[in-house]
Amino acid sequence: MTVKIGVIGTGAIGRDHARRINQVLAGGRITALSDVNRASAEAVRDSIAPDAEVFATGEELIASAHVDAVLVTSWGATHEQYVLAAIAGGKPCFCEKPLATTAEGAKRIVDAEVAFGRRLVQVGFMRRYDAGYVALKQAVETRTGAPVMVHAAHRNPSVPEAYTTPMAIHDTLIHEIDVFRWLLDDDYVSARVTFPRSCARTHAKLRDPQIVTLTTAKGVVINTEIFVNCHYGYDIQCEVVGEDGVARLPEPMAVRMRLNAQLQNPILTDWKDRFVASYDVELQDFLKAAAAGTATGPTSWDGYMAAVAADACVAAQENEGEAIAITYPARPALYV
Ligand code: NAI
Ligand code: ISE
Repeated sequence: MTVKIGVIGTGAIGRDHARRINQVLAGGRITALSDVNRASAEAVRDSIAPDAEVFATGEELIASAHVDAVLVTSWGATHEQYVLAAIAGGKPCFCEKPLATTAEGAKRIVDAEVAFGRRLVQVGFMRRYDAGYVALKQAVETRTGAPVMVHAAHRNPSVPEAYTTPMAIHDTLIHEIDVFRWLLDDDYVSARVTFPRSCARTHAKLRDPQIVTLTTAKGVVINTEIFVNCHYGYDIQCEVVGEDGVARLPEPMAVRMRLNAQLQNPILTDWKDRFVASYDVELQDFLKAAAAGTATGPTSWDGYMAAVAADACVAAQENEGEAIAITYPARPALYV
């Protein structure tokens, strides 16, 4: 079966996922596109998805008889309305992170999916599909002994002018918030934020860098540096310290060179390249589950848990140095 896919939001990642579905993966075809900037959807149709119809709104796209499943790749604040519409229509939906920009919004999605009674939503936490993180998880579970600490860094060379301090959490740290829950099989109990002096490349509405400390229910302390104007490259670091040893996220494969009297290792500069293989695997998984009328991988509950922790991190930014408690309701049976 070929799953007919509609894409809402045809910017950087929407276009890239459309390319994946039509040119790389098996079992799906882009039949519909929508973007508030219609010209962007038309450009994707013309370059990547010649069979696709361009719809004026996401809601019309979701309702179309030529759409079996939906990709929500618009701006974060618009995800909730489309995911809720997809659930109401009984259509599997892949939603890029964040599931919603508030915990209340993510909870409305959980409640709608639970009321529907079957999984329909996969959240785009692609790091769970990354070969490096999968190997790290295996090492943590079988070699290093019980985890005690995690040291991590999420560095972007630069971000757009509109990117502000809370976005460092909702847009950027959200990947770590999810992947550490999965990596450690644990949940968070508190968040704390410290700001070093801001770097010269930032602006008044973005304190950069920052250090977020998350503590888990099992007592693991996770320090993550977020530095989104680091200039030198796109760099994701993670080291787990266990009772018996230390495990480190592998570096992306790169050709080491001896040049100009230096030993050199190139560093990536674009997030699209860093996780290219995991985007392929997560969307192939989505297509397979969507063909069976359901969803797999990271759940709405994972999206909700991440949103609760993210809200606590933003509160911690606003109360520098204070530990902000993180609590959740019980997990519904659909997600056990
Ligand atoms: P972008 O700004 O390049 O593209 C977003 C597109 O959505 C734009 O074309 C915009 O016109 C459209 N849009 C905005 N509001 C809309 C609405 N109400 N209805 C339909 N279209 C609308 O942004 P980008 O980088 O593609 O990010 C999109 C989403 O993907 C964000 O949630 C972002 O966090 C996520 N993302 C995930 C990544 C990952 O590694 N998993 C990487 C980059 C982005
Ligand atoms: C972007 O939206 C992503 O998801 C990237 O993975 C992240 O590194 C970047 O900070 C976000 O803005």
